[in-house]
Amino acid sequence: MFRYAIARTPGSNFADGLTTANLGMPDYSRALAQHRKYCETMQACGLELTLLPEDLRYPDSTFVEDASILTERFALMTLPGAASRKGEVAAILPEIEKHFQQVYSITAPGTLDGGDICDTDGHFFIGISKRTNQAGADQLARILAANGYTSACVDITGLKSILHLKSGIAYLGERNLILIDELVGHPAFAGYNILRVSPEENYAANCIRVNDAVIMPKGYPKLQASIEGLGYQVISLDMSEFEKMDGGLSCLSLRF
Ligand code: CIR
Repeated sequence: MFRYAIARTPGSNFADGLTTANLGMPDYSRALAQHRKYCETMQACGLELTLLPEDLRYPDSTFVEDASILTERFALMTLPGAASRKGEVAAILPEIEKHFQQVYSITAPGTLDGGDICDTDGHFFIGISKRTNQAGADQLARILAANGYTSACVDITGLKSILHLKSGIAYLGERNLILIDELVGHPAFAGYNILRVSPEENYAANCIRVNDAVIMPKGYPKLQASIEGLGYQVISLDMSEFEKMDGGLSCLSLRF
């Protein structure tokens, strides 16, 4: 169960962030409305939400998930792989320190984005990507092991379709793991109950389990039906403006 969430309002220069998606410019007022709805949904799921103000120094800073990894035993401040995002870590640190006594940090030459880290009940998948390098992954693996957790690396550098590991994977709990086709069959995922995403619904692979609900992007009926088929209550949210900036549902909050 999660009790808290941290999110950050998208800045008016949100469209200046990094993106590889070819979906056009995001509409700022629509992004704000979608973000508001996302925050209300977190609260409706029982979370006490801290909403940080826009930070115009960092156009991508609404994607708070990338700056920190939060577990029951510690927080870890990342070192984002993209130069324009590195300062987001110091910007959010004071908020993290309010909640956690033990706060680790990734140090250079390591780089690590939170979007590459997937917690499956204490066993963590660490994506090696354009943003997270092996040195960063090794640092995190050591910190996890020192705190009684286990981990496995998943190299996604060969996959063009996803930016972060969690763009292609989501853990729902109860051993249920959503995977895009390209990741099905990877030995790291043996032993999980796999929900395979149809390629035309790849964006929906980034879902989040928040207490009693699974939150997923709106407009992906096949995956929604599979998730509901497992007995989960699904809430779907319009994410169109964040998708234009390569962002998914998980990126918009830190949950703990
Ligand atoms: C970026 O490229 O860094 C942002 N525009 C999107 C980050 C999305 N974060 C995530 O998937 N965890």
